[in-house]
Amino acid sequence: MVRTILHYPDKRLRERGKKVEAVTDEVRKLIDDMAETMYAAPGVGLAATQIGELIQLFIIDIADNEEPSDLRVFINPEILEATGELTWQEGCLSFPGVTEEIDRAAKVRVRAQDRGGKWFELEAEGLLAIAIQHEFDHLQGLLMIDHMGPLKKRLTHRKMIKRAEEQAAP
Ligand code: GNR
Ligand code: NI
Repeated sequence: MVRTILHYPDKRLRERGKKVEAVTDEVRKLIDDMAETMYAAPGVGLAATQIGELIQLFIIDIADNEEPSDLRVFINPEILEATGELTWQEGCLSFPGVTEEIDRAAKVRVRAQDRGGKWFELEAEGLLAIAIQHEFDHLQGLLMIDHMGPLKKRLTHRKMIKRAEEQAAP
């Protein structure tokens, strides 16, 4: 089932995801919904907090359109190491119409559980490293706007407020 993606300034986007105590069928069903929602959007990643499920879970698929899908599931993720610097033009499904260059680490080593509950470690760079940091932020209630300079932050805030107002009273 495709879920509704929350848009900034929805307060739920500021909440922290709770630890997933057990990777149950219920969690796997949520993962299926998230994948459907992400592919429909379309997006390269989605955090559970973006659909109002306040748990430590995100998914990523950075495969190109011509490539077969490559869904990666991260449950209870921990970033073990972040090195280097990389600036990337980012977008976010919770900020429709907004793109901005954001500074991040170039490489990350992450530890998480997969959809079977098994722990794995992964070293990532490029878009995958960017997406992992972006989604990890979501689980802490952090958003791309928090990485912007004061001017762009204000502009983005205003743009999103205006958009929300227009949608409330079209
Ligand atoms: O679809 C998305 N694209 C994207 C592009 C550059 C950096 C990060 C992202 S993540 C975003 C989907 C999203 O909002 N995930 O939380
Ligand atoms: Ni996002």
